Formats: sequence, C-alpha cells, structure tokens
Amino acid sequence: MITADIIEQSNARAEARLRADYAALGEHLDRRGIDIAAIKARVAAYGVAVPSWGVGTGGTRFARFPGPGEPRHIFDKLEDCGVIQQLTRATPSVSLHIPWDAQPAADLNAKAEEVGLTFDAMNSNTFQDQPDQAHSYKFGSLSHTDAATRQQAVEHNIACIDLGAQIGSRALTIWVGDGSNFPGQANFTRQFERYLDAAGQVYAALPDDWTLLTEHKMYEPAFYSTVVQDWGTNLLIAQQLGAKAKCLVDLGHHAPNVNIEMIVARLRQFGKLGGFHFNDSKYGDDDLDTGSIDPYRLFLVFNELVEAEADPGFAPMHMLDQSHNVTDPIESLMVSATEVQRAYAQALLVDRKALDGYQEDNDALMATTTLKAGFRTDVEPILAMARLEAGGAVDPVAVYRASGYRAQVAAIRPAVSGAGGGIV
Ligand code: LRH
Ligand code: MN
Ligand code: MN
Repeated sequence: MITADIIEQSNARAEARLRADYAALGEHLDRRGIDIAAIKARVAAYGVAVPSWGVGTGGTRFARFPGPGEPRHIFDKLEDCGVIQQLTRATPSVSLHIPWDAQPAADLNAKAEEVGLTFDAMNSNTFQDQPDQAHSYKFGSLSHTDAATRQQAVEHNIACIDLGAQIGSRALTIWVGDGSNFPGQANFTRQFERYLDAAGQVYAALPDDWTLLTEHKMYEPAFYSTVVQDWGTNLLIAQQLGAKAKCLVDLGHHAPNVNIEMIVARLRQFGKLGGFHFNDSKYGDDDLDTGSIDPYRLFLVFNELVEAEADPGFAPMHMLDQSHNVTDPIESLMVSATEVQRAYAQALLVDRKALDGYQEDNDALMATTTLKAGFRTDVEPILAMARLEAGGAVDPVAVYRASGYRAQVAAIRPAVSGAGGGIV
C-alpha cells in the first residue's frame, strides 16, 4: 500500500491552490443558488465498485500485452484495489468473478479487511469451461439444450451466492454468453424458456435480502443471436422472476447510438433498474475507460439517476467493468472512478425546478441549456476536496506514480509475457 507521508507531501503542495479553486467555485455556485458543501457531501458519500478482473491488464482476441507487476491472484488484486480506494476514496468495494476469484471466504474477508475494502456483487461465469468441469458451455449454459449442462450452470450460480453470503455480498450478477452463431441453429422461444426455467432455479436459492441482477448484451461471443440481447428481454426476465430480480445495464452492451439514458429511465420507472457496469464504448463492448469517449452520455445517465434519487428504495448498484489494454490498470480505474463521481456531481448541479418549467412550457432550447449547465461546470475542486478531506490524494495518479507502487509489486510478482498468445 502507499505510505501516508507520500500522500500528505503531495497534498501539501496542492492544497493552497485547491482551496483557492474551491472557494472560487463555491462563489460561482452560490450565485446559482447551489451550496457547494452540500454537493461535496453527496460526492463524498458516493462509491463505485471496482471489478477484480479490471486490475490485470486486459487484452483482445488478437493479443495481450501484460505490464510489470501483474496480479497473480485475487489477493494481489485486492491489494491493487486497496490502492485505488486509498488514493481516490471513491471505490470502497470490489466485485468478484467466480471461479476466477474463488478462495475460502475467511481468506477473502481477512485480505479485504487488511486493505480496507468490502465486497460488492458476485459475478458468475458460465461463459467459459473450467478444468474438471463435467459439461461444456460451448453451446450455452442456463439455456443449453442439455438438462445436465443447465443444472451445472444453476449449481455454479448457487455456489456464487453461498460464497457471497459469507463475504458480505448482497447481489449476484448473471451474464451468459448463450446464443447462436447461425440462423436456424437455435429455437429462440425454446431457448429462452430454458433460460427462464434455469434462472428461476437460481432465483429460488436467493436469500431474501439479495438482488439478482441480470445483464443484457447485444452480441459476443454469440454473433447471430444472444439469449439476453437487450433491455426488453432483460426486463421480461426481471418481471418473470420476481421482486428481487432487476436489470443490470452495462454501458457498452448496446448498439451504437442507442439512447442508454432513456433505457435507464424506463427501467427506473418500473422499479427494475438494478445496477450498472460503467465503461465507455465507441463501437461495441469495447470496455474502454469510463467517460473517455462520451462523457456527456455518462452525465445524461447520471441525470436520470439524480432525478430518481427521491424514489423510495431506489438504490441501484454501481460497478466499473473495464478492460485496460494500454494503460496501467490501477491508473485507469482511479481516473474512471473519478469520472463516475464527476458525472454524479455535475448532475447534482442541474436546476431541476427550472428544467421542469422549461419542459412544461416546451421551451426546448432553455431546457437543454439548463441541463447542459451542469455538464459545463468544472467540478474538479469538489472532487479533489472530497478526496483530501477523506484522506485520499488530491491528484491520485501523480501520487501513485511518485509512490513507485508498480515497481515494488513488480519485484515480488513474476513477469508475465504476452508473447505467443492471441490468435491460434
Ligand atoms: C460481458 C461482461 C460481463 C462479464 C464481464 C467479464 O461482456 O460485461 O459483465 O461478467 O464482461
Ligand atoms: Mn459487464
Ligand atoms: Mn461486457
């Protein structure tokens, strides 16, 4: 982990300038009738979960270029996640993927406590075969034509719930790659019936205080049809299974130009918005850093979330889901967590009363300008001040680089080569 003096020294150098910027922004917001301290308090209380699988260097089906100090296992991953939380104070929890991260609950709990983290949603993996697995998922998992394969997938999901219950998790996220690669290969209706039946068995094993999140994705790995391909199918699943079942929206899982914020609004309206996988995308499920391509879209999603905050019981889960191919994953995740916080802070600045009025009057120009005023405001002093006050770093990337953490872990963790991987 990073020693407190490195953080303090860096913060001391930045503090006077930050306080001046914060005071100037406070004056500006005051003129808009906004109390900067109230916004800062809400930003400080906000957290987004880090995906355990995000701290290792990602890759594509063409190649992977691992960096120095790649985490060897979940305990290394938790250490990396601890650094992200230590510097940003925006990522208090980690989302595990099973079986990638499967370890005894006591060991997971001990490490999490050591690095100051808790566990967020569990993720099941029935999109890959594992060694010693009786049945292959080549042709599907929960929707497979073979009952024994479906049963195996159901049991894996229940095992994820069992482990999660021992480490303080309260949700299971199911994403399946099930689908087909050729027209005619699968019967759409029967395949979905099988999925619903199997998912219903998982749902039946869910503790009362848990949420089952199902995640839709348009395509990949199946390239002709996917069983849970869009929010419509996802909503049907959540409605069919029951009150504890909700939809998870991964920002990269839609067709280009789809209006994701409107999907968010629809799911919220009907009580079925369960959570997010934040990332950004240009073409498909690119898993790019959150806010790196279209920060305005992220803001528009948060605009819907802020609008919904008053709904009783509204508490969708927030997780990052990214793949870092050319950056240090710790740096990308720190910047991404900050981008999520930024979108939240900007959405909090929207004058909702004025916006309502312009909407009622059909004043399109003033409505959109009022909305955009939130996005145009540079809220960085609010985010940085929240970090400073919480013991984090004013400039997380600068402190991380100055700390030499990557070189330190690289001395312990063996080097990994990407050579020889990729297309075979
Ligand atoms: C599928 C997905 C899903 C998986 C993760 C590794 O594309 O978004 O959330 O669990 O990637
Ligand atoms: Mn995802
Ligand atoms: Mn994805």
